[in-house]
Amino acid sequence: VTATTLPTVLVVDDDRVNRAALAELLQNECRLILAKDGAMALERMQREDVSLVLLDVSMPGMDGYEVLRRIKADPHTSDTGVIFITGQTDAADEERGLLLGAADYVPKPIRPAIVRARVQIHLRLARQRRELETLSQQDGLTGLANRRFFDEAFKRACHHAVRTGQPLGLAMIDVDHFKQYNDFYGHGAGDEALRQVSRVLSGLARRGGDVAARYGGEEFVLLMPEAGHFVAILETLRSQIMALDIAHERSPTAPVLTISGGGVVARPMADSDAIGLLHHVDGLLYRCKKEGRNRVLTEVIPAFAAS
Ligand code: GH3
Ligand code: MG
Ligand code: MG
Repeated sequence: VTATTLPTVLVVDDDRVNRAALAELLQNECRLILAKDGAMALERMQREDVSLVLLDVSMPGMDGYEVLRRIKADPHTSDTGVIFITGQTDAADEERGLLLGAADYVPKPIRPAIVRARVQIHLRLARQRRELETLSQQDGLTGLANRRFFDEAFKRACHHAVRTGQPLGLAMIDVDHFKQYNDFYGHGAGDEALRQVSRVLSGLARRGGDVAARYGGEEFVLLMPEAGHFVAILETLRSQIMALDIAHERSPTAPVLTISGGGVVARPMADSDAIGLLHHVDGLLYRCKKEGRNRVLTEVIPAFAAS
């Protein structure tokens, strides 16, 4: 296990001796952040990717219950597991913590082996939650984002574009004559070709906010919230796919595998124009297919409003 893959655990306790004891106990399981009060803990959680919080209940100022309430109220931190560590071993206190959303409850004085074991359990749960989330956003064949992830990202990008007045880039891409490719070279070769196309796409979707996704079958979408150079990027995409040099003997278009694509650089006028934009690029893609394939057609639409 390297330092970068170690999960981060936040220890919150007003007592320096307690903090040091927990830190020593857990130093080999995780990267540790220590906070001496609730305000500091909440602030660190905004900036760091925390997997688990060990939270003292009685602290001067904001107590542990209030810290937990705020962690759960913030969507950015609400999924993070919290273990209460407390000297109040009253059943009512324990119930209160669990009802507020604590994942577990550990009494003081702590028993080191028990605390370490519980931390390990909750770190494993946190990792599994994260893996599931990644899987639910990914396409299994290509590793690209899946349609569900794209739909959400596109909704957000449209909302952002409407608010800021900045245009976004959106393209729909479809592999040409892919049915013949499968029929002639086999489904396994077809899968491998889709993986190669995907690698080119993700190589072009490099900036933060860019999304390359598999929309379904042999159709892909490319979303760029910052649309500068989008027209050139789509042309690069088309030529890079040809340069993969994947032989396609049955294609009437070219001796190698090609794609067609419809794209827009557009500023949507309302959030509800998102669907219209998708239809519009789909229409451009259809035109490329009719006009001979192996081409991209991109329109610049300063103010797009679905009619
Ligand atoms: P066009 O140039 O008009 O796009 O023709 P096309 O043959 O590419 O389009 P069509 O929609 O008729 O066929 C798409 C083919 O893509 C059919 C299907 O078998 C294949 N396909 C879809 N998903 C997968 C996949 O995951 N793996 C493989 N190997 N083939 C797939
Ligand atoms: Mg096709
Ligand atoms: Mg298709």
